[in-house]
Amino acid sequence: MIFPHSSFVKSYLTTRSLQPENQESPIEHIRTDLVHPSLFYRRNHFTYPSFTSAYYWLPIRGLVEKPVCYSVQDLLRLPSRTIKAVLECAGNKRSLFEPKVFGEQWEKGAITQGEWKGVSLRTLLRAAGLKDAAKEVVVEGYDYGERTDTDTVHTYARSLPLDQAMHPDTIVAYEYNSQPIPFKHGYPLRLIVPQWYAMSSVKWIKQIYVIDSAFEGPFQSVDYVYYPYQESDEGAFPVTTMNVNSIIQKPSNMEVLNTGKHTIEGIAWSGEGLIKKVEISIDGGSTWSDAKVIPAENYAWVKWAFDWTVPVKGEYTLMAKATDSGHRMQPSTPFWNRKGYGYNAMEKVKVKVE
Ligand SMILES: Nc1nc2c(c(=O)[nH]1)N[C@H]1C(S)=C(S)[C@@H](COP(=O)(O)O)O[C@H]1N2
Ligand SMILES: [Mo]
Repeated sequence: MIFPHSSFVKSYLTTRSLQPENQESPIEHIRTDLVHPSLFYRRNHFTYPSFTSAYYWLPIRGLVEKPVCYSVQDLLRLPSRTIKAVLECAGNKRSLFEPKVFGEQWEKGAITQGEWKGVSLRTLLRAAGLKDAAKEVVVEGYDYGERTDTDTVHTYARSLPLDQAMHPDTIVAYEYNSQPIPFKHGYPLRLIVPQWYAMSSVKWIKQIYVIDSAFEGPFQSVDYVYYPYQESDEGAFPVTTMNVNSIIQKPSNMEVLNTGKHTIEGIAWSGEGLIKKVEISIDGGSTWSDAKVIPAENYAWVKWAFDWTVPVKGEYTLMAKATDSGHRMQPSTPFWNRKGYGYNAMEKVKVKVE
């Protein structure tokens, strides 16, 4: 019997957990600038929320002069902004920490990039009129559930300090890559905070409210905090912008290559400023050369490439390190922290040439 077969080969997400759904992007195989929803990593704290979008309203309330409720139609009529941005989970690369830390063992694919269209959050806050006492803006999602550390039910909610909430590129998005936002990624409305780790980009927005104090929700006061020590909470500080970081997409770790010409390639990104330089080492970090970097828009990842003519057979440790316009550089040792956030040590893959 002859089975039909197709020459079309595609990649898939890698499953970390299904309840709630946490799956990573095949980032090594993504060459497009705008990642298709089917390859967009998924990171959830609870099961997916259910609500009827027919009655969907977005309230803006709290410390404002005039509370407002918007329909999605109302938002579509306001001036829009389209932003291409990297979204990276703060736990991306957590599995690389030594000593190991508990939590979802993400490899390198808790990251994606796409184009979001929406309304600046500040347009909505200005229309409502911030009161003088306003300090933070809380964005709450429709999803909720029990946390492992308490038996109380919580919704997923995060706050932004006023200056970040009023940044013109912090948007309430209604489109992803020119389509309505896919349900799993926050339909109908999702906050997008470029440059910050993605825990801030709250999906399925239920309400936005302004407060006069520091928000104490568990996704802000317990999680998404860097704890430098195993045994104490001393020196804890909040997770905010993405660290400067990179990925070697090709060759892959432990790949066997022939002698000859190879291109080492990948992406690099930063949550502060632009990527200015990506350096490559083929000798485990002793010597470095500049890769060719293709510049990209603010908030987007850059692609880089380095031509490597392999002189002799043997085993090689290839490394990449990115530097951003704020002179931040990937460190040789990661900043270990108890919950495993913000891993950005120099990228490393081993190959054998024979
Ligand atoms: N409502 C809601 N928003 C959320 C989350 C969530 O669990 N619920 N997870 C956050 C985290 S930690 C990340 S990394 C991103 C993941 O977005 P994605 O599932 O679209 O990739 O959404 C953020 N926004
Ligand atoms: Mo995350």
